[in-house]
Amino acid sequence: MTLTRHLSRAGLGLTGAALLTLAVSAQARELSVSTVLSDAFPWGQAAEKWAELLEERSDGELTLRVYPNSQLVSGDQTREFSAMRSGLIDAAVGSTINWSPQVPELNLFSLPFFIPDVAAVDAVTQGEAGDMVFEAIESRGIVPLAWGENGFRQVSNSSGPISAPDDLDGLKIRVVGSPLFQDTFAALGADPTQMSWTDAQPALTTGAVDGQENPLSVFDAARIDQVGQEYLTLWNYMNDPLIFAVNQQVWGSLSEEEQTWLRETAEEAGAWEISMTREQESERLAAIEERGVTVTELSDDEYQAFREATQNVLEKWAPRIGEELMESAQSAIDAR
Ligand code: X2X
Repeated sequence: MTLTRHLSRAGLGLTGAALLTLAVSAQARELSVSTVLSDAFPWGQAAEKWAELLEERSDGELTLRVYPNSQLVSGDQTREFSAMRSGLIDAAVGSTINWSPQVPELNLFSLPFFIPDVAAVDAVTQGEAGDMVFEAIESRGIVPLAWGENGFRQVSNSSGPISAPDDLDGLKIRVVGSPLFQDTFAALGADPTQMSWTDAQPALTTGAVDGQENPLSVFDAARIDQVGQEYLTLWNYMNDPLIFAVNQQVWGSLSEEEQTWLRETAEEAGAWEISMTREQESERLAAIEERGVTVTELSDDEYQAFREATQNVLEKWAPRIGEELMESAQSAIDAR
């Protein structure tokens, strides 16, 4: 109302209806949401779904604008968490990998061959270990709201099938985020090189790197095979959960009703995206194979060989993640 009065005093001569529109839009609030991948991928679709549900639930009073492709952090996805904490970004649907430099506990999900299947993922995220992870995020100034999923990450390369650690020998592999990835690929005899997703695609195209690791949804939607990645190994070496989260000050400035809308719609969008990602896996694999990619599946013995070769990485990282969290996750996995 102050605004309308102010405008009429200014003699702008607006009609009553126009004034009303202005007053309403002055009350409505829009939050920025960062994602690394666009809505060509389940990840970006998760954020768009969140926006859609919130707009509906709040009758347009509280809305989200999604900024994909890490554009709010100039392509540097490992700065997303800090940018959200400092208030440069209001909210994000982000990967545990990209936030792990600021939240070491998130390295739990990147431990090689530790969380073997989706039942184990759910046992961890939905139980006590998941609560501990959310507390770790909260203690660093961000309010976590819900889980999503980018999927199990698989390794691809341009030179030949990988079914044993030796096959990775000397291969230059593009890795993400945390130094944990350097350790894993070094333990396997590869030559890991860290770079953002923005830089990864040109590096694959020019052959500056031989390989990369990403879930099937990313490999398929980004057509990674078309930049020479002809060999793909399904080794499910780690799952990459997504987390819906919001800056603490922004959260505190919302009414209780708005907080409920935001949390509930994040949970709904997350559950929707997790089942979609999982359901699409087999059709994505079929599409990838149809495009001529050689897909390698591991026998139990081959899987064990990778597991053993990376055991020292788990030992090195467990203390950084925290023994209590490690134990809680391990017992959730064992009891699944
Ligand atoms: O950079 C990647 O590989 C991606 C898109 O999967 C993440 O942001 C973790």
